[in-house]
Order: sequence, then C-alpha cells, then structure tokens
Amino acid sequence: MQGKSGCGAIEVVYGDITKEHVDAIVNAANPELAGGGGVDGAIHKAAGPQLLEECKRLGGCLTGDAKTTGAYNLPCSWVIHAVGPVWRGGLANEDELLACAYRRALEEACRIGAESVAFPAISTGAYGFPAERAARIAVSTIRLFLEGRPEMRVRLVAFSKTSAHVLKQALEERQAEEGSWK
Ligand code: AR6
Repeated sequence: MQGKSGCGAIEVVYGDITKEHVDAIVNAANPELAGGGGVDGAIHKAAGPQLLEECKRLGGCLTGDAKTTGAYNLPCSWVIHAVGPVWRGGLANEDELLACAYRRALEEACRIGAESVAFPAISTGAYGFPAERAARIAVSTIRLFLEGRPEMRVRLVAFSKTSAHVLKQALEERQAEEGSWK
C-alpha cells in the first residue's frame, strides 16, 4: 500500500524473507547474535557461515536494539539484526521494546542507505508475543518512521497465511484511523 505523499510505502507479502530482493532484510535475532531457529536459522542457513563469523565480532545486541552486517549469499545487500522482547505477559515493557526494535532497525536502514527493507514478524515465534498486538505495534511504528521519507519501501513478510491476514488487518486498521492515507 502506498503512503500518502511525503510518506514511504508499507506492504504485506507472503513468503520467505530469505528470498527477498530488497536492500536490507531484518532478522529476528537473539541478544547474543548467535544464530538460532525460526527466521534467524533460515537467514544464517541461506547467507552461509560468514554471517555468523561477522555476528560474533559485534559483541551482542541489547533487546530493542539492532545491528547491521553484510548479507553474503543472500539476494539482499545487508542484514539488520533486531532483537525483540520475549513475551512475559505484557507487564515487562514488551510493547515499547518491540517498537524500539522496529525503530532501531529502520534507523540502521537509513544509516546504511537502504531504501527497501523487509521485516519478519519480530518476536511472534519463539519469543511468544501475541501476533495481533505485535502487528499493530509493527505497523504504527513503521508508519510513524516513514513520515517524511517517501523514498522508503517496507515489506512485512508473513511466513504463514494467518500471519499475512493479521498483518494486513493491522495495516487496514491503521489506514482507516488515518482516513486520508491511501
Ligand atoms: N521468512 C519470514 N518469516 C519467517 C521465516 C522466514 N523464512 N521463518 C520464520 N518466520 P522467530 P522470534 C516467522 O521464532 O519470535 C530464534 O531462535 C515466524 O513464523 O523466528 O523473534 C532467534 O535466534 C514468526 O512469525 O523469532 C531467537 O532466539 C516470525 O518469523 C528467537 O528465535 C518470528 O519468529 C527469536 O524469536
């Protein structure tokens, strides 16, 4: 979906983020940047072992923060490793930490000059964050960030039909709230 003039675009796509031909893909990483399962495992597998070598030199990453590496065998140019929060019931600042992870990933994208960025649904797998709540936070944080950045394009990559539906719904709700955003 296109943003109103002066605002970057957000769209929801269904698929595997490792196949995305964008400037940067975002990884849902852990604070050790040690690789793991889920999208992290898929990204490391597709990128090759050099990605883990570079990650090891970064000294970890705090929850809510993001760090950038090369993409090696992936079709994108960079991987932005963002660490979302583990869901602990909602009273441990999880919402703000998730928003922070999205914001920091987008700041990294700007810093390296990446105009097209693909995100997975950070924290909604192994970290257990409720999908609808996470989708609303993702959409509103990205939307705010894209204000005044018309050159940017963000793709929310859903790995299941259910996830795609949840993300599309959050995007439509946000659009409806803003009225004129088409
Ligand atoms: N492309 C797009 N999305 C994917 C892919 C893929 N190839 N594979 C999985 N997803 P998760 P988290 C979706 O668990 O909750 C790891 O072990 C998945 O369906 O990957 O932030 C890390 O090392 C879900 O919707 O990340 C950490 O230890 C979303 O990506 C921990 O898990 C996120 O699920 C991070 O947990």
